Amino acid sequence: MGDGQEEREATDVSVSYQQGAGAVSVSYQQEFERDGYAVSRAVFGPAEVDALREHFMALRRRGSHPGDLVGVAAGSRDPLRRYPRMAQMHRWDDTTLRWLLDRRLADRLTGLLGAEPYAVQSMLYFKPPGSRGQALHQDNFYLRAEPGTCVAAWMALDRAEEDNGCVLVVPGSHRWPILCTRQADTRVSFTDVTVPIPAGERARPVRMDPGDVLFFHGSLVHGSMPNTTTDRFRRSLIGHYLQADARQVAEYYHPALRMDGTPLRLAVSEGGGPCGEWTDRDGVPTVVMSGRHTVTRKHE
Ligand SMILES: O=C(O)CCC(=O)C(=O)O
Repeated sequence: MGDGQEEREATDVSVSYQQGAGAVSVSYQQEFERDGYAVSRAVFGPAEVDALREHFMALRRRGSHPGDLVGVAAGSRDPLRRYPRMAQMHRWDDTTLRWLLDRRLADRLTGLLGAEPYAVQSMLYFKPPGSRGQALHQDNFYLRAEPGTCVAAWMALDRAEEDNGCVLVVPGSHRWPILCTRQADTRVSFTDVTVPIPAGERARPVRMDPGDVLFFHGSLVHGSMPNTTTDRFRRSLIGHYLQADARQVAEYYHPALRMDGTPLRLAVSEGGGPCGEWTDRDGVPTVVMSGRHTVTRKHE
């Protein structure tokens, strides 16, 4: 980021991790509670990551699939139309389903959340060279998991750094309520809404190697910058989960799955509701729930 401020890098926790529910290090949980995110290094090995990367590239080459949010346009000038992201592949692709419910993810999520979560979404971002990023947002604006929140497991399939558009996070923003959105700059983001962050807060890059998994809270403000390279994809496989006390989620995310793969019935969350707006109180940026949003998008 080049402004001389020290970066707070998530600690490598893979060394202290042991198999079994709840077995993540205390520092890892503390990091997640303090910052709203934590990185678990080398959760999946190089051979597994290579196989997953090839699997999804082969699927994309075959054309469109159920759940695609936009179609494949092979001749498009927009790299994201040549390689659009995939969504909800676990509903028809066994490789994705096995990854989404993988014991290594289940154990880590259980350690962070205190109980085994429910899986509700899979996504694959190809993010080829020259593609736009995704404006800052909060996932639970879309999922509307209640009570509690959703949590993402974001696994790098390529090395992810600033130049190819790694994830950006605003540490501590998971304590903010769901904020009102405003228009995003669609020259740098493929989504058209964003959330404002007050002066003094900064989105920080999370650099990751293939097989590392970033876990983050549903209220954490995050996004990504464009991939400015000419020759490096930034592929990632993403799972979204609900805390086990969730009783409802937006319609698009049904059916939720227990981590043993069995479906469970949850209620459907309604769209819209109050949202937070920043105001200045004696020089301190403070959120007041003075706004109201109407969710028109089914998904993030
Ligand atoms: O991978 C990215 O570029 C952004 C991912 C993201 O915002 C998300 O998974 O919610």
